[in-house]
Amino acid sequence: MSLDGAYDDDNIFAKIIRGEIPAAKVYEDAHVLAFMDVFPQSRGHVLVISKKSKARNLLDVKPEVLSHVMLDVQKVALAIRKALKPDGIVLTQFNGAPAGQSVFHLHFHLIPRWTDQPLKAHGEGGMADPKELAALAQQIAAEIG
Ligand code: DGP
Repeated sequence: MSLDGAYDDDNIFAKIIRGEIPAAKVYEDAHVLAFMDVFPQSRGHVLVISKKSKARNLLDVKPEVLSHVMLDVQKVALAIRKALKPDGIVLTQFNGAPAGQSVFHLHFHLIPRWTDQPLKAHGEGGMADPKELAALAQQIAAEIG
């Protein structure tokens, strides 16, 4: 999908928000849902998605919605730092299929990095063990301030 197009109510993240598909949840409030990426680029890769907005990407989202989402992105990043003690955290966000976006519901990737561990390619990490994701989600959730 290019930058133009309609929001699809049946995209995978909309289904996760509605509880139709399971996810290893890290944090939830009125504005966002944060959960483990099932194709992680590193251990502890978390997705933060807007819960209310039907924005497909950064260009669609209303500024007042985005401001709430970004505050929660920081909240989750701080929890990742406390829980997993990475050497760095990458924040990524893709707009349109040519840019690498595959799920067209606004979301941010928080990807912990360790100096001695290479980063897996976006979308090419392979599927993680659900038990491992649940344990990581619990570990990060415990540090949400
Ligand atoms: P993007 O390519 O930026 O649209 O990122 C979509 C991410 O979503 C990608 O890293 C893989 C992840 N993903 C795809 N399907 C699912 C799913 O069913 N559950 C979870 N937790 N993550 C998913």
